[in-house]
Amino acid sequence: MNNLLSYGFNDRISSLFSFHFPVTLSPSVQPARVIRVDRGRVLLATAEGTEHVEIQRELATGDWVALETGNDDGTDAAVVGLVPRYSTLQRKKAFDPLAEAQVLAANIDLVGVVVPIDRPLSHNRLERTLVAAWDSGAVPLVILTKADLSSRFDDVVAQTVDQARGVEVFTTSAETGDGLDALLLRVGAGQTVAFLGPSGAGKSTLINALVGEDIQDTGDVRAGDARGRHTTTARELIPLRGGSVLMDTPGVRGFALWDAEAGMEAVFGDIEELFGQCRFNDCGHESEPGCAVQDAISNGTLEERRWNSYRKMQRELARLHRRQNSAEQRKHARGFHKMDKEAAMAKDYRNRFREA
Ligand SMILES: Nc1nc2c(ncn2[C@@H]2O[C@H](COP(=O)(O)OP(=O)(O)O)[C@@H](O)[C@H]2O)c(=O)[nH]1
Ligand SMILES: [Mg+2]
Ligand SMILES: [Zn+2]
Repeated sequence: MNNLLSYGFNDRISSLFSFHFPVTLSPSVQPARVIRVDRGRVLLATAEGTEHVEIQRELATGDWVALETGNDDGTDAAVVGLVPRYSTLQRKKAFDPLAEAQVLAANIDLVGVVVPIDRPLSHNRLERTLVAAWDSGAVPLVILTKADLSSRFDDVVAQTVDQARGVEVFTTSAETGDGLDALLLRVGAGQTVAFLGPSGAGKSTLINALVGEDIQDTGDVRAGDARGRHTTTARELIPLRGGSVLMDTPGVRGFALWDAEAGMEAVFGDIEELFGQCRFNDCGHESEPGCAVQDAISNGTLEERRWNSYRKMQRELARLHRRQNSAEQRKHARGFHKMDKEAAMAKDYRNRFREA
């Protein structure tokens, strides 16, 4: 079990696993975790080490699965079950007419929203990322990076704390090591944290500093230097000595929202509360008399930028829902049942397992 402990196996997973795969029903399966997803196969952490296993169905980095181990007679190890995800970091797939979700990570406990301190704070990006982070079911943290670089340090920190609206803010420098211990203490053993932020924000450098080794390819590695070195460019779980697990998310540029109602409420709950105070209950919050939103903007309690950002994201979600509806209708027309993809997958795995 030792190796699984370093990949985040904890009481919660232990209970979930023995509930879904009771030893009486399935004595020959073991828990394993998806470290990385490759085309058609996954790299799994098992009790003994790591192994590549072919998969029939889509899995995500961070998934906990039931693994039927291979035999001496040559049968391959196989994933026969999926432990239901307790958190899912997802976004809408880009350019996808079917409006489907891309799962970036499963079963993460914390989302580290990485914000570089050496450029002006992008308020809208921070808001959007916090919405997605809250919506995943994990707890967001804001991690300011490159604290050694900025002369505008206090400015950016203050603005970030203000915009983060109660979310914890950590300030770090991979260069000097400042703030790394505090961050590690917060993440803790048996917890998985996914770092989310724009390219160049310092995610990989932060991971290297936390691991104490250059395992991630960073922005300042020139092409020639990277050769022959073990560098990871994919979304991959990285175990730390203290028992925490890290995950980088390289190449996640835009973050198109996916069914983010819960996240919207967490980030913009104060705005949604105002709606109940407008004079008309069908208020469009534009120029109606007695509009609580417009009042709050004019008396300075609501920032106009935040209001615009909220409305932009709401429009995006409305567009998504229209697309989902028509995609759903198309599926119905083709005879599919409406079923949550993830639930369908879990069910399918269970059924296959029962038949086996
Ligand atoms: N001075 C300083 N530079 C940093 C720090 N963290 C990252 N950088 C630099 O910022 C650039 C982008 O970092 P990288 O980790 O590749 O960003 P990523 O795209 O988010 O993974 C690189 O040139 C790093 O050397 C830091 O704490 N201090
Ligand atoms: Mg990187
Ligand atoms: Zn109104």
